[in-house]
Amino acid sequence: MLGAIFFIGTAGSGKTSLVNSYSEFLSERSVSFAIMNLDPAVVTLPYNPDIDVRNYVSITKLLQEDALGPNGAIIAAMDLVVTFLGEIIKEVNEIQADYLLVDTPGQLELFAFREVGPLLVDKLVKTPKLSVFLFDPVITQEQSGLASLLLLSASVSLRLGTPVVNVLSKADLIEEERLEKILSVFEEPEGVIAELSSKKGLMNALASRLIENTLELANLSVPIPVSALDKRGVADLHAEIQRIFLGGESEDVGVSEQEES
Ligand SMILES: Nc1nc2c(ncn2[C@@H]2O[C@H](COP(=O)(O)OP(=O)(O)O)[C@@H](O)[C@H]2O)c(=O)[nH]1
Ligand SMILES: [Mg+2]
Repeated sequence: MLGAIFFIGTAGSGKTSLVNSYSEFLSERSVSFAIMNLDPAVVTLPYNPDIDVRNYVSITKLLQEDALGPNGAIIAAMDLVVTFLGEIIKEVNEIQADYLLVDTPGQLELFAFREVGPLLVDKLVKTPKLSVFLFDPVITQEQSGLASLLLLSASVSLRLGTPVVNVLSKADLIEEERLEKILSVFEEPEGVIAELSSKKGLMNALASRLIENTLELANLSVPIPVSALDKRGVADLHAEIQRIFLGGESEDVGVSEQEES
């Protein structure tokens, strides 16, 4: 196996859709992969998982027999996964594929901020691993939202200890002008920092300082705009993943220059 890729982001940011889209992209190029679903509460999936956490923990049982509420049941389910780690690792070891795509639970904190996430990332495979962090365009609409996502991306890197590839998901929903504005925050932060600092209010001052310091401290990568819907940017994401796994060398898996542009 070349490596494992953990798709991480806030609820509804598009993790499951991107896992599906990326798996289709790999299929079309005859690159082998396996998919692991780590969301215990998901009902329907657009892909067929090779490994499914729902085979180990049952949300219905936690809700009905243990009488937990919906949040409690999901937290308990993720904490229970730790006890099945050995079996899950065994399943992963039996997989013969180049890439393992890991779809993480709806809520980011269930994975990144509880025991199970860092443990799984550490123990699951011995091959290289990385996280793909999804910036949800709905949240990046406001500079304060974008600043919060920068912090979350840095937290993911801090908690999981993997390289993080940032992506801006649902790019098909973002107008070109807004897309450029979001990317400019990463490429030339001075502009937005000056703009925010010139405005009144504590929130603007905080957002400006967070953007300035998080970008510098965590060395966050410029997000790759991707769309699970029309597949734009998926080839760029794949190229970046390969660059990290292969240590800078690019491996030709049939992605031509034309396709990438
Ligand atoms: N237009 C558009 N919608 C998307 C895209 N990716 C996800 N969505 C929608 O966003 C919602 C949440 O997506 P999902 O993949 O379930 O997010 P998750 O909770 O992070 O796994 C669903 O209604 C998807 O159809 C995309 O690239 N473009
Ligand atoms: Mg999902």
